[in-house]
Amino acid sequence: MTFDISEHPHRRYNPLLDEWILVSPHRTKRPWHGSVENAPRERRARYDPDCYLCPGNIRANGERNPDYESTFVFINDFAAVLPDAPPAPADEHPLFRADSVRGEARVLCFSPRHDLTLAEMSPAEIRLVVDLWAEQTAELGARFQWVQVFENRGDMMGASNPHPHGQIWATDRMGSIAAREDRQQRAYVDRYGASLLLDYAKQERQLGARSVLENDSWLVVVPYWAVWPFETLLLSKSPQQRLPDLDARQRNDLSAILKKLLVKYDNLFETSFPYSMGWHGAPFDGRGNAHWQLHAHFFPPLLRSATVKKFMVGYEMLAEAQRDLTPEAAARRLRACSEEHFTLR
Ligand code: H2U
Ligand code: ZN
Repeated sequence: MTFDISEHPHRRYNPLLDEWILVSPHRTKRPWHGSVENAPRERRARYDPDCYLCPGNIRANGERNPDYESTFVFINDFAAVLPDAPPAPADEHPLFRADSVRGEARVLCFSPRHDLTLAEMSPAEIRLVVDLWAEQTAELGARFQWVQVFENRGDMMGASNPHPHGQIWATDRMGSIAAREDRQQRAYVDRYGASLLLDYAKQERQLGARSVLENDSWLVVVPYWAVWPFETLLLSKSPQQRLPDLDARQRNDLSAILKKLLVKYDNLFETSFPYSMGWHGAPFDGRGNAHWQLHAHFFPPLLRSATVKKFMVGYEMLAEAQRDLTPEAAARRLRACSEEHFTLR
Protein backbone atom coordinates (compact mmCIF):
# COMPACT_ATOMS: atom_id res chain seq x y z
CA MET A 1 0.00 0.00 0.00
CA THR A 2 1.42 3.42 -0.90
CA PHE A 3 0.57 6.44 1.20
CA ASP A 4 -2.14 8.68 -0.24
CA ILE A 5 -2.68 11.87 1.78
CA SER A 6 -6.26 12.16 0.49
CA GLU A 7 -7.13 8.60 1.57
CA HIS A 8 -5.10 7.39 4.51
CA PRO A 9 -5.16 8.46 8.15
CA HIS A 10 -2.18 10.66 8.95
CA ARG A 11 -0.99 13.49 11.15
CA ARG A 12 0.01 16.95 10.01
CA TYR A 13 2.36 19.35 11.74
CA ASN A 14 1.41 22.95 12.57
CA PRO A 15 4.72 24.87 12.45
CA LEU A 16 3.17 28.03 13.93
CA LEU A 17 2.03 26.29 17.09
CA ASP A 18 4.40 23.33 17.18
CA GLU A 19 1.60 20.79 17.42
CA TRP A 20 0.10 17.97 15.41
CA ILE A 21 -3.37 17.26 14.11
CA LEU A 22 -4.92 13.93 13.14
CA VAL A 23 -6.49 13.75 9.65
CA SER A 24 -8.89 10.90 8.81
CA PRO A 25 -9.90 11.42 5.15
CA HIS A 26 -11.34 7.90 4.74
CA ARG A 27 -14.10 8.81 7.20
CA THR A 28 -15.64 11.34 4.81
CA LYS A 29 -16.82 8.31 2.82
CA ARG A 30 -19.03 7.09 5.66
CA PRO A 31 -22.76 7.34 4.93
CA TRP A 32 -24.38 10.55 5.95
CA HIS A 33 -28.07 11.25 5.55
CA GLY A 34 -28.20 14.92 6.40
CA SER A 35 -28.96 17.50 3.78
CA VAL A 36 -27.78 21.09 3.61
CA GLU A 37 -30.38 22.76 5.78
CA ASN A 38 -30.71 26.47 5.47
CA ALA A 39 -31.07 28.10 8.83
CA PRO A 40 -34.00 30.50 8.78
CA ARG A 41 -32.66 33.90 7.92
CA GLU A 42 -33.60 36.54 10.42
CA ARG A 43 -34.47 39.87 8.89
CA ARG A 44 -33.05 42.55 11.09
CA ALA A 45 -33.99 46.21 11.20
CA ARG A 46 -31.38 48.82 10.23
CA TYR A 47 -31.76 50.25 13.70
CA ASP A 48 -32.68 48.39 16.89
CA PRO A 49 -33.76 50.58 19.82
CA ASP A 50 -32.67 47.80 22.24
CA CYS A 51 -29.17 47.32 20.78
CA TYR A 52 -26.34 48.64 22.93
CA LEU A 53 -24.18 49.20 19.84
CA CYS A 54 -26.60 51.14 17.63
CA PRO A 55 -25.99 54.91 17.28
CA GLY A 56 -27.67 57.07 19.90
CA ASN A 57 -28.50 54.17 22.25
CA ILE A 58 -27.55 53.86 25.90
CA ARG A 59 -25.07 51.20 27.02
CA ALA A 60 -24.98 49.12 30.21
CA ASN A 61 -22.87 51.73 32.01
CA GLY A 62 -25.37 54.49 31.24
CA GLU A 63 -23.30 56.20 28.54
CA ARG A 64 -24.98 57.17 25.27
CA ASN A 65 -23.39 56.16 21.95
CA PRO A 66 -22.84 59.09 19.57
CA ASP A 67 -24.74 59.28 16.28
CA TYR A 68 -21.76 57.71 14.50
CA GLU A 69 -21.85 57.35 10.73
CA SER A 70 -19.11 54.84 9.93
CA THR A 71 -17.21 53.20 12.82
CA PHE A 72 -17.22 53.76 16.56
CA VAL A 73 -14.91 52.57 19.37
CA PHE A 74 -15.49 52.54 23.13
CA ILE A 75 -13.85 50.98 26.17
CA ASN A 76 -15.58 47.68 27.02
CA ASP A 77 -17.97 48.29 29.91
CA PHE A 78 -17.20 44.76 31.15
CA ALA A 79 -13.50 44.70 30.29
CA ALA A 80 -11.60 41.44 30.84
CA VAL A 81 -8.41 43.39 31.56
CA LEU A 82 -7.91 46.66 33.41
CA PRO A 83 -5.20 49.34 33.19
CA ASP A 84 -4.30 49.40 36.87
CA ALA A 85 -4.35 45.87 38.19
CA PRO A 86 -1.95 45.47 41.14
CA PRO A 87 1.12 43.24 40.72
CA ALA A 88 0.75 39.60 41.77
CA PRO A 89 2.86 38.46 44.76
CA ALA A 90 5.85 36.18 44.21
CA ASP A 91 5.01 32.48 43.79
CA GLU A 92 5.20 30.46 46.96
CA HIS A 93 4.98 27.10 45.22
CA PRO A 94 5.77 26.08 41.61
CA LEU A 95 2.30 24.52 41.28
CA PHE A 96 0.51 27.72 42.24
CA ARG A 97 1.84 30.47 40.01
CA ALA A 98 0.13 33.75 39.29
CA ASP A 99 1.18 36.63 37.11
CA SER A 100 -0.17 40.15 37.00
CA VAL A 101 -1.60 41.61 33.82
CA ARG A 102 -2.55 45.13 32.84
CA GLY A 103 -4.50 45.98 29.77
CA GLU A 104 -7.39 47.63 28.06
CA ALA A 105 -10.40 46.15 26.25
CA ARG A 106 -12.31 48.00 23.58
CA VAL A 107 -15.37 47.30 21.46
CA LEU A 108 -15.29 48.31 17.78
CA CYS A 109 -18.55 48.93 15.92
CA PHE A 110 -17.97 48.26 12.22
CA SER A 111 -21.05 50.10 10.95
CA PRO A 112 -24.00 52.08 12.28
CA ARG A 113 -26.27 49.61 10.46
CA HIS A 114 -27.61 46.97 12.84
CA ASP A 115 -28.65 44.66 9.97
CA LEU A 116 -25.30 44.25 8.21
CA THR A 117 -22.33 41.93 8.63
CA LEU A 118 -18.81 42.51 7.28
CA ALA A 119 -19.74 40.12 4.45
CA GLU A 120 -22.58 42.41 3.41
CA MET A 121 -20.61 45.65 3.67
CA SER A 122 -18.89 47.13 0.61
CA PRO A 123 -15.09 46.97 0.21
CA ALA A 124 -15.05 50.75 0.80
CA GLU A 125 -16.89 50.28 4.11
CA ILE A 126 -14.61 47.36 5.05
CA ARG A 127 -11.64 49.61 4.30
CA LEU A 128 -12.77 51.89 7.15
CA VAL A 129 -12.72 48.87 9.46
CA VAL A 130 -9.20 47.99 8.27
CA ASP A 131 -8.12 51.57 9.01
CA LEU A 132 -9.72 51.37 12.43
CA TRP A 133 -7.94 48.08 13.22
CA ALA A 134 -4.63 49.68 12.17
CA GLU A 135 -5.15 52.92 14.06
CA GLN A 136 -6.27 51.17 17.24
CA THR A 137 -3.36 48.74 17.04
CA ALA A 138 -0.87 51.62 16.77
CA GLU A 139 -2.47 53.54 19.61
CA LEU A 140 -2.68 50.62 22.02
CA GLY A 141 0.71 49.28 20.91
CA ALA A 142 2.29 52.47 22.27
CA ARG A 143 1.21 51.34 25.76
CA PHE A 144 0.86 47.57 25.63
CA GLN A 145 3.04 44.73 24.38
CA TRP A 146 0.31 42.66 22.73
CA VAL A 147 -2.68 44.03 20.84
CA GLN A 148 -5.22 41.36 20.00
CA VAL A 149 -7.77 42.41 17.36
CA PHE A 150 -10.60 39.91 16.94
CA GLU A 151 -14.20 39.34 15.98
CA ASN A 152 -16.64 36.74 17.29
CA ARG A 153 -19.37 36.48 14.70
CA GLY A 154 -22.70 34.76 15.33
CA ASP A 155 -24.46 33.16 18.31
CA MET A 156 -22.52 29.95 17.79
CA MET A 157 -19.29 31.80 18.59
CA GLY A 158 -20.79 33.51 21.60
CA ALA A 159 -21.29 36.94 20.06
CA SER A 160 -23.65 38.77 22.38
CA ASN A 161 -25.18 40.93 19.68
CA PRO A 162 -25.67 40.65 15.88
CA HIS A 163 -24.70 44.31 15.36
CA PRO A 164 -21.44 44.16 13.32
CA HIS A 165 -18.64 44.58 15.84
CA GLY A 166 -15.29 43.27 16.97
CA GLN A 167 -13.07 43.69 19.97
CA ILE A 168 -9.51 44.53 20.94
CA TRP A 169 -7.83 43.36 24.08
CA ALA A 170 -4.41 44.90 24.61
CA THR A 171 -2.18 43.56 27.38
CA ASP A 172 1.29 43.98 28.80
CA ARG A 173 1.71 40.18 28.48
CA MET A 174 1.68 38.06 25.36
CA GLY A 175 -1.04 35.41 25.32
CA SER A 176 0.18 31.80 25.33
CA ILE A 177 -0.79 31.18 21.68
CA ALA A 178 0.81 34.43 20.52
CA ALA A 179 3.95 33.56 22.47
CA ARG A 180 4.14 30.17 20.78
CA GLU A 181 3.81 31.73 17.31
CA ASP A 182 6.53 34.18 18.30
CA ARG A 183 8.86 31.38 19.37
CA GLN A 184 8.15 29.26 16.31
CA GLN A 185 8.69 32.10 13.82
CA ARG A 186 11.93 33.03 15.56
CA ALA A 187 13.18 29.44 15.56
CA TYR A 188 12.40 29.10 11.83
CA VAL A 189 14.45 32.18 10.91
CA ASP A 190 17.31 30.97 13.10
CA ARG A 191 17.27 27.58 11.41
CA TYR A 192 16.44 28.40 7.75
CA GLY A 193 17.34 32.10 7.47
CA ALA A 194 13.92 32.96 6.05
CA SER A 195 10.44 33.93 7.30
CA LEU A 196 8.20 30.99 8.16
CA LEU A 197 5.03 32.52 6.78
CA LEU A 198 6.64 34.09 3.70
CA ASP A 199 8.11 30.71 2.84
CA TYR A 200 4.74 29.12 3.50
CA ALA A 201 2.88 31.59 1.27
CA LYS A 202 5.39 31.01 -1.52
CA GLN A 203 4.95 27.24 -1.27
CA GLU A 204 1.16 27.44 -1.22
CA ARG A 205 1.09 29.74 -4.25
CA GLN A 206 3.16 27.20 -6.18
CA LEU A 207 1.13 24.20 -5.03
CA GLY A 208 -2.31 25.79 -5.38
CA ALA A 209 -4.26 22.92 -3.79
CA ARG A 210 -5.14 24.81 -0.63
CA SER A 211 -5.49 28.32 -2.10
CA VAL A 212 -8.88 29.98 -1.81
CA LEU A 213 -8.23 33.55 -2.98
CA GLU A 214 -5.32 35.71 -4.03
CA ASN A 215 -4.72 39.31 -5.10
CA ASP A 216 -1.60 41.49 -5.47
CA SER A 217 -1.01 41.80 -1.73
CA TRP A 218 -2.77 38.88 -0.04
CA LEU A 219 -3.31 35.15 -0.15
CA VAL A 220 -6.03 33.10 1.56
CA VAL A 221 -5.42 29.39 2.11
CA VAL A 222 -6.95 26.58 4.10
CA PRO A 223 -3.71 25.87 5.96
CA TYR A 224 -2.08 22.45 5.57
CA TRP A 225 -2.52 22.04 9.34
CA ALA A 226 -6.10 23.45 9.60
CA VAL A 227 -8.07 22.19 12.59
CA TRP A 228 -11.55 23.64 11.89
CA PRO A 229 -13.23 22.24 8.75
CA PHE A 230 -13.16 25.53 6.82
CA GLU A 231 -10.43 27.32 8.74
CA THR A 232 -8.44 29.81 6.68
CA LEU A 233 -5.22 31.75 7.01
CA LEU A 234 -4.95 35.20 5.42
CA LEU A 235 -1.34 35.94 4.54
CA SER A 236 0.44 39.05 3.35
CA LYS A 237 2.58 38.26 0.30
CA SER A 238 5.20 40.87 1.19
CA PRO A 239 7.04 41.21 4.51
CA GLN A 240 4.72 43.08 6.90
CA GLN A 241 4.96 43.09 10.67
CA ARG A 242 1.80 44.84 11.79
CA LEU A 243 -1.51 46.28 10.60
CA PRO A 244 -0.41 49.95 10.95
CA ASP A 245 2.47 49.26 8.52
CA LEU A 246 0.11 48.55 5.60
CA ASP A 247 0.01 51.20 2.88
CA ALA A 248 -3.16 52.37 1.08
CA ARG A 249 -2.90 49.79 -1.68
CA GLN A 250 -2.39 46.90 0.71
CA ARG A 251 -5.35 48.10 2.74
CA ASN A 252 -7.57 48.30 -0.34
CA ASP A 253 -6.44 44.84 -1.42
CA LEU A 254 -7.15 43.60 2.08
CA SER A 255 -10.68 45.02 2.04
CA ALA A 256 -11.31 43.42 -1.36
CA ILE A 257 -10.09 39.99 -0.33
CA LEU A 258 -11.95 40.10 3.00
CA LYS A 259 -15.16 40.90 1.16
CA LYS A 260 -14.65 37.94 -1.20
CA LEU A 261 -13.70 35.52 1.55
CA LEU A 262 -16.65 36.44 3.77
CA VAL A 263 -19.11 36.23 0.86
CA LYS A 264 -17.78 32.76 -0.01
CA TYR A 265 -18.14 31.74 3.62
CA ASP A 266 -21.78 32.92 3.70
CA ASN A 267 -22.48 31.16 0.40
CA LEU A 268 -21.01 27.83 1.53
CA PHE A 269 -24.08 26.88 3.58
CA GLU A 270 -26.27 29.83 2.56
CA THR A 271 -26.17 31.25 6.03
CA SER A 272 -24.53 34.14 7.83
CA PHE A 273 -21.37 32.14 8.50
CA PRO A 274 -20.21 32.12 12.14
CA TYR A 275 -16.53 32.41 12.95
CA SER A 276 -13.94 33.82 15.26
CA MET A 277 -11.23 35.71 13.45
CA GLY A 278 -8.29 37.74 14.57
CA TRP A 279 -4.97 39.33 13.67
CA HIS A 280 -1.49 38.30 14.68
CA GLY A 281 1.25 40.85 14.19
CA ALA A 282 4.60 41.54 15.81
CA PRO A 283 4.44 42.40 19.52
CA PHE A 284 5.24 45.94 20.64
CA ASP A 285 8.22 45.02 22.78
CA GLY A 286 10.80 47.42 21.35
CA ARG A 287 12.73 44.59 19.69
CA GLY A 288 13.44 44.02 15.99
CA ASN A 289 10.89 41.28 15.41
CA ALA A 290 12.18 40.62 11.88
CA HIS A 291 10.88 37.06 12.26
CA TRP A 292 7.29 38.26 12.49
CA GLN A 293 4.88 38.16 9.56
CA LEU A 294 1.41 39.72 9.82
CA HIS A 295 -1.51 37.34 9.26
CA ALA A 296 -5.13 36.69 10.22
CA HIS A 297 -6.79 33.45 11.27
CA PHE A 298 -10.43 32.58 10.58
CA PHE A 299 -11.84 29.78 12.74
CA PRO A 300 -15.39 28.87 11.65
CA PRO A 301 -17.15 26.06 13.55
CA LEU A 302 -19.53 24.80 10.82
CA LEU A 303 -18.95 21.36 9.31
CA ARG A 304 -21.80 20.17 7.10
CA SER A 305 -24.58 22.73 7.04
CA ALA A 306 -25.81 25.96 8.57
CA THR A 307 -26.61 24.05 11.75
CA VAL A 308 -24.16 21.13 11.94
CA LYS A 309 -20.93 22.17 13.60
CA LYS A 310 -17.67 20.43 14.30
CA PHE A 311 -17.29 19.42 17.93
CA MET A 312 -13.91 19.58 19.61
CA VAL A 313 -14.62 16.83 22.09
CA GLY A 314 -13.26 13.44 23.26
CA TYR A 315 -10.11 12.78 21.28
CA GLU A 316 -9.53 16.50 20.66
CA MET A 317 -9.76 17.30 24.37
CA LEU A 318 -7.60 14.40 25.40
CA ALA A 319 -5.08 13.75 22.63
CA GLU A 320 -5.04 16.21 19.71
CA ALA A 321 -7.29 17.91 17.18
CA GLN A 322 -8.81 15.71 14.49
CA ARG A 323 -10.56 16.33 11.18
CA ASP A 324 -12.13 14.18 8.45
CA LEU A 325 -12.48 16.56 5.51
CA THR A 326 -9.00 17.28 4.17
CA PRO A 327 -7.84 20.90 3.97
CA GLU A 328 -7.48 20.37 0.20
CA ALA A 329 -11.14 19.31 -0.11
CA ALA A 330 -12.23 22.27 2.04
CA ALA A 331 -10.25 24.66 -0.16
CA ARG A 332 -11.88 23.16 -3.28
CA ARG A 333 -15.32 23.73 -1.76
CA LEU A 334 -14.51 27.34 -0.90
CA ARG A 335 -12.98 28.04 -4.31
CA ALA A 336 -16.19 26.77 -5.92
CA CYS A 337 -18.38 29.14 -3.88
CA SER A 338 -19.67 32.18 -5.72
CA GLU A 339 -18.34 35.67 -4.99
CA GLU A 340 -21.86 37.07 -5.19
CA HIS A 341 -23.70 37.00 -1.87
CA PHE A 342 -26.55 34.45 -1.92
CA THR A 343 -29.07 36.97 -0.60
CA LEU A 344 -28.59 39.07 -3.75
CA ARG A 345 -29.25 36.17 -6.10
P1 H2U B 1 -19.14 40.05 21.95
O1 H2U B 1 -20.42 40.11 21.20
O2 H2U B 1 -18.00 39.46 21.12
O3 H2U B 1 -19.32 39.41 23.29
O4 H2U B 1 -18.68 41.56 22.23
C1 H2U B 1 -19.52 42.49 22.83
C2 H2U B 1 -18.81 43.15 24.00
O5 H2U B 1 -19.54 44.30 24.36
C3 H2U B 1 -18.75 42.28 25.24
O6 H2U B 1 -17.39 42.01 25.53
C4 H2U B 1 -19.43 44.52 25.74
C5 H2U B 1 -19.39 43.14 26.34
O7 H2U B 1 -18.62 43.14 27.50
N1 H2U B 1 -20.55 45.37 26.18
C6 H2U B 1 -20.29 46.68 26.57
O8 H2U B 1 -19.13 47.08 26.61
N2 H2U B 1 -21.33 47.50 26.90
C7 H2U B 1 -22.64 47.13 26.92
O9 H2U B 1 -23.52 47.92 27.17
C8 H2U B 1 -22.99 45.71 26.62
C9 H2U B 1 -21.89 44.82 26.17
ZN1 ZN C 1 -27.43 47.67 16.67
